[in-house]
Amino acid sequence: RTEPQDERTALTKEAFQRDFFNNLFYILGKFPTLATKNDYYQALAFVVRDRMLQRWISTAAAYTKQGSRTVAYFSAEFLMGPHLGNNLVNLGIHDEVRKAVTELGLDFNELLLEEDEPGLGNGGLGRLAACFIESLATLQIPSLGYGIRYEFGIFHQEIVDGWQTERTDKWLRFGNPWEIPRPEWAVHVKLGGYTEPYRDEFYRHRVRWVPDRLVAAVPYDTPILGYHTNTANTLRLWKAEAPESFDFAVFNRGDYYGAVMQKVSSENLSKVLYPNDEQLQGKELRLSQQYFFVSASLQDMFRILKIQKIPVERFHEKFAAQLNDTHPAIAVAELMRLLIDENVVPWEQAWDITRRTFAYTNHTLLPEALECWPLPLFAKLLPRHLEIIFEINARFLDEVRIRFYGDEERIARMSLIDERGERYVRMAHLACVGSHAINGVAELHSELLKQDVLRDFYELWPTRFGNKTNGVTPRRWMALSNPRLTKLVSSHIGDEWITDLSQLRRLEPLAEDAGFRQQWLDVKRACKCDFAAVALKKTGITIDPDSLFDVQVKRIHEYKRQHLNILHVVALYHRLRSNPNVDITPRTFIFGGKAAPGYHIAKLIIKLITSVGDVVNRDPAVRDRLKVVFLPNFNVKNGQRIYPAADLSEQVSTAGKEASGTGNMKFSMNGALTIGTMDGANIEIREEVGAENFFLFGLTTPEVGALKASGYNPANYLDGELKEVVELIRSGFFSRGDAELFRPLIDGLVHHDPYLVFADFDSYSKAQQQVSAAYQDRDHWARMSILNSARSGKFSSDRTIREYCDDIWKAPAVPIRLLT
Ligand code: 26Q
Repeated sequence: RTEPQDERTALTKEAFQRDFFNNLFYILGKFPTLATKNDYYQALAFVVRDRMLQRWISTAAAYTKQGSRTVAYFSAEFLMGPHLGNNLVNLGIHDEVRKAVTELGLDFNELLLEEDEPGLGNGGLGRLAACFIESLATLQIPSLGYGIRYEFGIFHQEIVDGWQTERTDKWLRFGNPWEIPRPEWAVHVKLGGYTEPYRDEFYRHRVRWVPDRLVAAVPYDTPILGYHTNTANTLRLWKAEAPESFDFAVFNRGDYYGAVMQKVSSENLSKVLYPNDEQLQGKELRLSQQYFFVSASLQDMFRILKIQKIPVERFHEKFAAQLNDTHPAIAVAELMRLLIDENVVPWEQAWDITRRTFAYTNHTLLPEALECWPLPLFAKLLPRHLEIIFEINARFLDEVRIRFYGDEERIARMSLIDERGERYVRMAHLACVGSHAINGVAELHSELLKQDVLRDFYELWPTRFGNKTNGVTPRRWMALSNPRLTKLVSSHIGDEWITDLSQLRRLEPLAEDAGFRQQWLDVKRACKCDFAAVALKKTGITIDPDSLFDVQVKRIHEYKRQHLNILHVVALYHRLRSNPNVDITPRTFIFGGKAAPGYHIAKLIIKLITSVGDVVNRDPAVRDRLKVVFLPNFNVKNGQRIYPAADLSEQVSTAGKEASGTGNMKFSMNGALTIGTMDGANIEIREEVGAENFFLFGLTTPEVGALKASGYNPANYLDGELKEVVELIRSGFFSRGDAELFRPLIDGLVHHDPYLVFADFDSYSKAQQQVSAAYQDRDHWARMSILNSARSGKFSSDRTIREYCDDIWKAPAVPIRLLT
């Protein structure tokens, strides 16, 4: 290596400082007097990036040379969160860089907070993709994340007069130091038009797709570092641009403005992330986005094959492609098209390659959330794919007919086309038929898939079904977000737990050590003080770090039942009002989460939370024993400060509705206890930490089914405290006398209550009393808190990824030697 490179790769404090000022000068064109905080953040980001590039290039070189088997993770969402802190941790230079920056008189934490996080996802599914690619890198598995470089990510939430308002997320405003555009690898994606049969030069029957639109897909690459390894994998996100050549004809006709408009409409494809909103189903732009990134990614994979001189017939040997829900399921038809139409592979062989390439992860049990596309829309946008899907379907249904002779109902149920009324393409069926492995994201969820949503497919191909319980990366969700806990834990059991989370079990005996328990409580209290400062700054509300921090942060949805939580808050408040001297455990209820912009009831739930807060927080009779905080704009960055501060984690979905949940894991790792239902991964968390360290309540999935089958009437549950709570809200007590404001929400509960809020209220309220009592015994609480963390090892995404690699992807690790 030559000298100038050393300047940018050396890991000493002095080298960091020199590189920092060089970047400020040469990249940002600033000198300190004029530099903004963001300039300093970027100068620091480039210091770190410089130290990543050698790993990135060495990794790419090794993979290319060895032609390594590669995982391609197809996801419409990657909710990465801020890169800087995570890269510092994974490079192992966090403390040294903090010193270097602090010595220059700058506030290191303030610089980290400058990063506008890439919020290219809605919630769980997008964040899971981010944890997965980090674990893949840490486990040294060759992999590529393929997705969309949305110009605007998930909207920024503000609370105005207690209501959610949305602002566009301009995360690219000041540039993005973590990405490198690769215009030389741009590809064209076709859309619309028609198909025609023709004979090629060898007189073979072929089909030509004549599109009416072309969009250029330009890859933007972000390095994804493994923790303390030389591996730096790639997240490849596609930006839509106008193609250079396609509109020439238009130009020649002199239609300059028409041509420019085409350019604008091309760029729309990667403009904005859709919120997960059922009202938004069937939007043409959304299907275009999905096809856009899937086609670009598959073409990119063909390019990689070519460079490595691997014949297309071996596509499935080189690549294992995972479909993150049905959003990329069109890949099944697109790979068939690329093989058949563009590479002249015979159907049977192409189908074999396709099935061996893909595996499908389902993330939902809500039937209304299953993706279906109106046939006319599909035909207009992807005429060739519809033909291919019809052919796949015909062959598939023949197979079903042979297996289940005469069962025409089953055939109608399983068809890739829903023909019960208006015709739709069923994306989940396409994903199942085109994959060799299908999995859910927690034990219960995978079981319910087999019994319910995908039952027919399970009966046809039982061996294809499996479970991969979700996990989260301990690097971001412990080492980075909770440095105090990390230090305490490592001082007792060393630091191998960061890459082998099962080692946290070694903390178990320390739960019996009074000194350790005190240290543990001290860490928790410090995190709570940190968060109290954040809450004060963002909401103006003062909270008591000695109160029990009871936290529910997640997307706002009726099935997640934030309203069950707030009904309980109102019940506590009502008890205090009725008997001001009652002895209660002081609590701070913390809520956070975004509602889909068109989901009115979810927005009304937010308004109810903030309205209850306005009354409770100010009522002198409460004497600060209850506080309700709605923290605006819950995202990865805020999450990193919330999970470490929580005492109690609210995981209260109706049993059978939450596929897994992943926030539940982040809380437990950081020593929060869970109050939760028998749903998703809650069940497995309880199994790991022990029933005595978990507050269980509510109906089980079979009980929910039975109650619904017997004709659930919520009004039957409307008595006692619940009745008083409902009447108080109904009366307008929390809405300045406006008895209409919350009517849609309350009437919905009283008359329909599809998620059984009323049925579970009593059980929930009792479990909350146990929580309050348990918190009074600080020593006992500390024990339970330690055991939660100590027994959370299963929920590392490293474990999840190892299972995917062993059972589905068959992708071995490839250690990287640094090129010098
Ligand atoms: C669909 C059509 C049109 C526009 C948007 C969408 C869309 C986008 C995102 C539909 C769903 C999503 C996201 C779903 C999601 O986050 N699911 C969660 O996945 C987690 C990871 O597996 C689980 O832990 C959660 O239980 C599950 O709810």
